[in-house]
Amino acid sequence: MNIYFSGSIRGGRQDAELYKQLIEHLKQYGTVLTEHIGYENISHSKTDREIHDEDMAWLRESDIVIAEVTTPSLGVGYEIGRAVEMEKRIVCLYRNIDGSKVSAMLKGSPNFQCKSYQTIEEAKTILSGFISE
Ligand code: 6IA
Repeated sequence: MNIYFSGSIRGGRQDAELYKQLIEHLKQYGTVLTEHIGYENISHSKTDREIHDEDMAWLRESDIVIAEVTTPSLGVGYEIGRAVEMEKRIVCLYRNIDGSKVSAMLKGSPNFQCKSYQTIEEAKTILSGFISE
């Protein structure tokens, strides 16, 4: 199974370590095409066009899409929209943090579920459940 993990890059890297742990958990179920989302240092060697085209190709190849949306990111929102268009199975995860708000365009979408979690263990349980559905 090919898994596309989507998480903030230019939107802010404060959750990078969390992405890494979720990606490690997902690797038991298949190939995470976007493992770099959890890297401490992301390569700057590609042009924006190359990044876009490579990511869209991976999105097309993916069987499921997992987006961590606590840190708002235009790129993550764009990927979710394109994944909906491609009729992918999608789940969005977010932490309930004071003052942080997830867009109504995600929480209100009938095309996928947005699930909140408190701990990383809870997030892993949600992901395992989604994969086994
Ligand atoms: O708007 P954002 O940058 O937060 O968008 C993040 C999303 O877009 C992620 O889910 C990625 O799939 C994709 N993305 C954005 N930038 C990159 C990238 N390098 N490499 C791969 N995927 C990306 C950016 C390097 C940058 C630090 C100069």
